[in-house]
Amino acid sequence: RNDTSHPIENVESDEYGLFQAYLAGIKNASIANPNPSVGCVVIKNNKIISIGCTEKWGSRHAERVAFAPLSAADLEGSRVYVSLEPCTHMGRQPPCIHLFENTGIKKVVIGCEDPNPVVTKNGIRQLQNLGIGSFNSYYSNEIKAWNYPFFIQQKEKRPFIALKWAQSLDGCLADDNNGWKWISGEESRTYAHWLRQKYDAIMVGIGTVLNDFPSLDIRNLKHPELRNPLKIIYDPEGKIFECSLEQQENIMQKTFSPGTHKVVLINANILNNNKRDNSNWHNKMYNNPEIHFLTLNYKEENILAKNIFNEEVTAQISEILNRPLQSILIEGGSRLLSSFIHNESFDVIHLFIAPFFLGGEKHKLFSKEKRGFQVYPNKEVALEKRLHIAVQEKLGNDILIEMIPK
Ligand code: AOF
Ligand code: ZN
Repeated sequence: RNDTSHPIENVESDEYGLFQAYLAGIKNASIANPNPSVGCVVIKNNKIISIGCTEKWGSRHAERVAFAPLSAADLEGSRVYVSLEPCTHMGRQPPCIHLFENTGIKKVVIGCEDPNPVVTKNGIRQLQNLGIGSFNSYYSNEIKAWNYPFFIQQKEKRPFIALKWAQSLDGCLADDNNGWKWISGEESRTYAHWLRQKYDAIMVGIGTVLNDFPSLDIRNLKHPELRNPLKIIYDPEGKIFECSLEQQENIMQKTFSPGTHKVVLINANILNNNKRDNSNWHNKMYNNPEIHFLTLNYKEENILAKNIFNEEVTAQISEILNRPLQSILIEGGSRLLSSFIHNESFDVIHLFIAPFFLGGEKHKLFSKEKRGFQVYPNKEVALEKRLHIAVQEKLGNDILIEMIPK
């Protein structure tokens, strides 16, 4: 995905400069969030003299990084390309717009508007007032795609939701006896771990926890700056309170492995119905500062048909995370995935298909046991909702397809 070849060789063109800024912004895509990962390139005498990318959240923005090694004489007469409109507000960092004042910079070209309402259009307007700014949308789709959760959060005030699963050719996400753990191969699973670190949280249903005890971490990736996502377990009926001794041990060791925060989402009714008692197991969970129980305030027990991540729940989880909950990767099981598809509550699907037939009924999407979640009532609607294929790739012996709603 880091294709640096580009047909535009004309270093004088804005398209070239913006392409370089877009590429520079990709560099910190995994560590800048919840900030957008922005790229800034300074060109002088048709040579790139400095490149910057947004640092870790709270640290410097791309423009400051790119300008840091340059003298006033370097900036004089240069052209600057930034993938996102420079900020104009005081946040964790001072406004970048001031960096452009009284510099003698010849021109500044911006690749994309900042969707943050306190900045939108202000950055471009202020650059225009300085007589040096312009906007050019050559790569705006690519820039948005790399910062998609940031755009969704700023514009729609909700977290970005991704669905991920692996299936056999006959559509089974697991075998009926829960005896077979892996559908996809090694390469797919490494990619799946890489995907996890891109998201703030991973969510699975309690059924998956009780059957598989997933670790939900990024153990295959050895990189000091990458972080484990928050683990969210969706358990509206409070089944976690009733599991066997063996399940308790496995959950504690694997799914609740120490060092990261975990959130269990349950229905408020369940707690009121006294599922919580003073047994060892309950106390062990409640006394663990890394485990948080959040309640969903819906009346009925099966609340899968609603959007769980309303403003209140999102705010509560953000507090636990200590930063905004901007993106969630939903990994299964088939019932939880079916409900998000049923509700059309997703922004991307990462699908792995392994070319063999597994046979079975229980773990297919929309199977009868999924309490009647359907996709669409008729063919016309179904076709209208056809997804757009953004990525297709062979990973080992599997196929990866990544799709987005049109
Ligand atoms: C830029 N350059 O590289 C980035 C920008 O809390 P702060 O100060 O870090 O500000 C965060 C906001 O700044 C973020 O919501 C977005 O509007 C903008 N991001 N702006 O000029 C950058 N990452
Ligand atoms: Zn800034």
